Amino acid sequence: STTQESPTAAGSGANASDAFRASAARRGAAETTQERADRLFRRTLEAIYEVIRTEEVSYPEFQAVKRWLMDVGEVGEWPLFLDVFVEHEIEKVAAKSQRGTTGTIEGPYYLPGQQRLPAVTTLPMRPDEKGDKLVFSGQVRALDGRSLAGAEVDFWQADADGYYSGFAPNVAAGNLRGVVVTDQDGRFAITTIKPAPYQIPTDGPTGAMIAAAGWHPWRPAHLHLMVRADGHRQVTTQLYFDGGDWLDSDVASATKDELVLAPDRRDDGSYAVSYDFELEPA
Ligand code: MBD
Ligand code: FE
Repeated sequence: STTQESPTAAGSGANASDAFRASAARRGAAETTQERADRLFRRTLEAIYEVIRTEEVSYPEFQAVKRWLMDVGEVGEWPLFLDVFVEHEIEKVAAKSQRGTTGTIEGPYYLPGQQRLPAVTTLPMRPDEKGDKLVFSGQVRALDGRSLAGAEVDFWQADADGYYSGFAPNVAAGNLRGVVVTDQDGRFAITTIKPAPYQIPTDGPTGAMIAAAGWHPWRPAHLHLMVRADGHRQVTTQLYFDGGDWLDSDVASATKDELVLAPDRRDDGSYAVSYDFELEPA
């Protein structure tokens, strides 16, 4: 439902692969012993053998999968595929040892080093940015209730067509991204636009798999955030919109009830909503 050229799988996939490689240092290396590597690789292979045996997977099916795996790599869709279909389970494991604000997956479209913005701010956007105005405000606090001044709300979202800057053509670098710094009371108020649902590129191997299985390629409209403050554990999360399409069937399985916003609609047609964040000690 858009006239804008959609980002091709090769375009957004390659960009997401580059972004992931560039962020390797930030994430740090996994320290995995030989014992654990043996266990994880063996159990993963055993899970695959189990499917092959019980489903009696054929040679043509095996060769089709081989070609598909090669395609995913060539187009650069591994970050997209893994964040859509695997990251939610990794995040659930991480969440077991996390208190404070509920997290969810980061996804493939975070870019570090965006513009730092004051507590009350408008995100960088085009003069004719499409979409309903949204004022997203809140407070960052520690678990004990202390407000956290100078905390960072690192924010990114798709535009009203569902496209992310840095990954889609025709969207300026830095559009609808920014690092908002909280005021002396830990508060912030971000003026932006309501994003649209996001569609997995349909012209790449991930889209082909989804179509082959008869699934749909949609994520509900969402805002992405990382919230961090000195001495506290960073939280990565997303916020969704009550009543929005695909909320109950997110292709990335990353919605959680406590992350659904119900913005108020004002007389001028704009929306306003407040959400507070609580960070646990590091
Ligand atoms: C997205 O916008 C996203 O947030 C995730 C998790 C996967 C694909 C696209
Ligand atoms: Fe997203």
